[in-house]
Amino acid sequence: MKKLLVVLMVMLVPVVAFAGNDLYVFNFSDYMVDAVVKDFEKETGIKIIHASYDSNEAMYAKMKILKGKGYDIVVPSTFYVDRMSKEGLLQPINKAKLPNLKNLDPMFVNKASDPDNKYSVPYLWGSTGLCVNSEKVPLNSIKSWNDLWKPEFKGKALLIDDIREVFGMGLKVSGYSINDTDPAHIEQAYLKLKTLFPNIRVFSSEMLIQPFLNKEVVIGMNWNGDVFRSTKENPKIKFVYPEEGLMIWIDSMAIPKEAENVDNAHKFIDFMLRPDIARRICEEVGYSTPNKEAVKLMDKELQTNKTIFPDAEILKKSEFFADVGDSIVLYQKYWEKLKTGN
Ligand code: SPD
Repeated sequence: MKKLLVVLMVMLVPVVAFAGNDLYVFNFSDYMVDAVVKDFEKETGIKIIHASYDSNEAMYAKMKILKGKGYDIVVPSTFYVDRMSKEGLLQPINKAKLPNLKNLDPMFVNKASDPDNKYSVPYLWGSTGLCVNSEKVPLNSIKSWNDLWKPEFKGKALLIDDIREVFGMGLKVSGYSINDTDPAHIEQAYLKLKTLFPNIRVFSSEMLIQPFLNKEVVIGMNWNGDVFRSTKENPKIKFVYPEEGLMIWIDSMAIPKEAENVDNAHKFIDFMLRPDIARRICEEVGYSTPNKEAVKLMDKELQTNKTIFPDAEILKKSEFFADVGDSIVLYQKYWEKLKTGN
């Protein structure tokens, strides 16, 4: 009997290997926790091969070239889920394989960008606000996105190298929605942003907190998770809600159309939806979790941390990014001009 079992096992090994025990994950940088990856690999025997990107645009360009092949999981923001699903780059999610889907807060599901979450499952959400080194800048002097333009910040400010973030902010200070598609408004935002460039010392979309920690910059726009992580190293670095409101996004897990390891992809998504796992990710990367059961597991101090979880009052004034359709071409035209100083 024992011998028969051994023979059976030996016969099964190559079958298991051929079944594909890999999972190719393409995610934003600084958005995953190594220990969580290891636990997933240990529990499931699936090996994760991880690659990262620093903007939706970079991820989208690669997925277009690959025609939805090459990766089993991607993590676009909602406005790219919308675009990519319409362009046939994503495949429907099999919800029967996701028992942990029930853990999501209803506030983050069934959004207009993906009704009924046919193609995407929220992973993390977050906000873009102001970041200030309060050792160098009195905190009470910073209230608005407009403060970035103050002459005393010449050569001391940071901008996120992300087209929608920068134009969202430019549109907001010009009195428009961050998703505006009116060509005259987009041009107005560009002209306003052009006058900000003398203040910009760092233009980046990775390790956004480093220039604050090494005191290269004293103010800038920033993502809440990066600021949260930096406070462990320097508590004087603060996340400030601009009075005009924050810019908000939800980044969701999705399965590319031509993914090869679809079953493993579902296992991964369900693992990430486990309350204990979602909690660890949120606490480690500092971005907000859409998992209501994970929030319940957190210490009160973290549940009420205003950098991770913006309060209701500021959320009322804030806007979610949405797809701007073909207007992105106009954004891109002005983006190039901005970046090349024209
Ligand atoms: N390093 C993690 C960055 C997460 C960014 N989320 C999407 C931003 C949408 N503009």
